[in-house]
Amino acid sequence: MNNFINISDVKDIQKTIEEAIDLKGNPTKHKGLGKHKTLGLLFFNPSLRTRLSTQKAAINLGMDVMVMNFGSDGWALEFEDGTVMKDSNSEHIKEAAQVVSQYCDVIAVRAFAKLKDREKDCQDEVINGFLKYANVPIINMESAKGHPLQALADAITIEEFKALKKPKVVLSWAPHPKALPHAVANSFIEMMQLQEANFVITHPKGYELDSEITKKASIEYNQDKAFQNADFIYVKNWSAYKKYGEILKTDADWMITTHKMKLTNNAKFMHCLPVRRNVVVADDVLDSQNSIVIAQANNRTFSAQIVLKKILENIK
Ligand code: SN0
Repeated sequence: MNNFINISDVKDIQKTIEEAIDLKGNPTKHKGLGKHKTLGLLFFNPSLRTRLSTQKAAINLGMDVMVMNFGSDGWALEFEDGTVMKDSNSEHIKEAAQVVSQYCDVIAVRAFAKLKDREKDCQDEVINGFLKYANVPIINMESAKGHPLQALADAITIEEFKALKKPKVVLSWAPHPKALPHAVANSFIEMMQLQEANFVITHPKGYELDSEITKKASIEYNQDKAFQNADFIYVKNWSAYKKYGEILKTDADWMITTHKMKLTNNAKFMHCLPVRRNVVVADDVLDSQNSIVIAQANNRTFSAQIVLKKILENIK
């Protein structure tokens, strides 16, 4: 693998999921692979799971890791070509990406959507800037458009917990006090379209995601109806895509409750975390036996590890 920007960068998803599950049996089996190789983690936004699980994955492969909170500690970067840099941005991505490439063998980048200007977010200038000017492989740790490491961990989790060959998987929107990005939902949708699943998206009217991503996915505006016979309920808030970055609905009637989970086929509850208790999901659902969010977060290590392994094998 050269870079990991989208799920489409993985050649054989099914085989990759199986390889990731295999790694769990002996996580340090390939400890020699990353010897004398350095992974640089660049964060333009906060992180708990992504930061620690990606470090853990690198450690399991014998890599050294350097972490930089670019958003708070780095120079503000400029991305426009030919611009006169007399405003607040101090350093151009051209230099920054080439310089970091000299210190790191692989660079991983997190830069969320800003949710102000759709066209600008769609350009995904941070990750694409590194892709363009760095001389080493790039890994996406959530860009404006996608969070493929999360989606890979989600697919691993569904593979481990499914009782049916073709489970019903429901992606449900839920309320949130802040406007959140579309990245997690986008990548989950892309992933589910590649899986053997009866996949349904449910959200209030106005929360339709990019139709180039949802494609022909089934959208059910009645959440109760969508939940019927579901084997997995994957919950995520996102802000509106058409009315870009807007919050259209805040009332609690879309929150995931035990009453709603009772409509399902004893479904497992999933969320990428962090999750707002009693806003997105009621305590008793999150604390129930059916909640698999902790196992899901554990799989972030193995999703990162299988991606790093494939990248390292390619640069050896
Ligand atoms: C991020 C998102 O893209 O939705 C990261 C998820 C992995 N989530 C948040 O920003 C939640 C922040 C909050 O205040 O609840």
